[in-house]
Amino acid sequence: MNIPLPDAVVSFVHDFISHDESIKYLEALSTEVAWKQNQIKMFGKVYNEPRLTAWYGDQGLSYKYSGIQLLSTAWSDLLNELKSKVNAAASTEFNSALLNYYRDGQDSMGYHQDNEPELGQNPVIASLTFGAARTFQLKHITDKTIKRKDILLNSGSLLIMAGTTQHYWKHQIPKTKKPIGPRLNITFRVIKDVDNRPQ
Ligand SMILES: O=C(O)CCC(=O)C(=O)O
Ligand SMILES: [Mn+2]
Repeated sequence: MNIPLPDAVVSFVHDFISHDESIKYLEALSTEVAWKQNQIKMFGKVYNEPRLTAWYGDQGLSYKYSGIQLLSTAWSDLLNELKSKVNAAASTEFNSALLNYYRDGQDSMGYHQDNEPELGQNPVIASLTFGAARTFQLKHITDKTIKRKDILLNSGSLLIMAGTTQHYWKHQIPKTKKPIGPRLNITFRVIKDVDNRPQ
């Protein structure tokens, strides 16, 4: 289903993965993934990121994160399975994925654009959710008259952002006071820079 927004190409599939399969993926990925809590520097202070993350990709892919060069972890069978399904739905050959684990309603991700140079001009980003439903908020960057768009990302749903979305819109997962369980998110990406390989 297309979500009509100015200056953006966003689509949403409510039940991309079935309820039972989603439970299976949540349980399996929660334990098999080597989750890490990274630290970020903000205004000269060091903070723990308010969520756990992991980075998977084709062999040899690396990316820069807060000045450090990180190597991707090789795809597991489960993640390969999901990648094939998402590739077909998004008509894109994804070669990497950032995984996010929100332990409870206090874990979050602040407003940002997925506009790292290695993602190229108009990146296609496909975001899969398992576990607790969280609100995904999109805010137009330059036109303050455009209303914020909230999308409830339920378990098994797939959100695809493409076109100029990352130029004109920021997105976030805000904290919630609701007592909720963990949510696991996978954002599939294409890393374009072929020189982006370790020596
Ligand atoms: O958890 C989400 O749905 C959003 C994740 C996200 O925006 C990102 O990984 O860049
Ligand atoms: Mn993002």
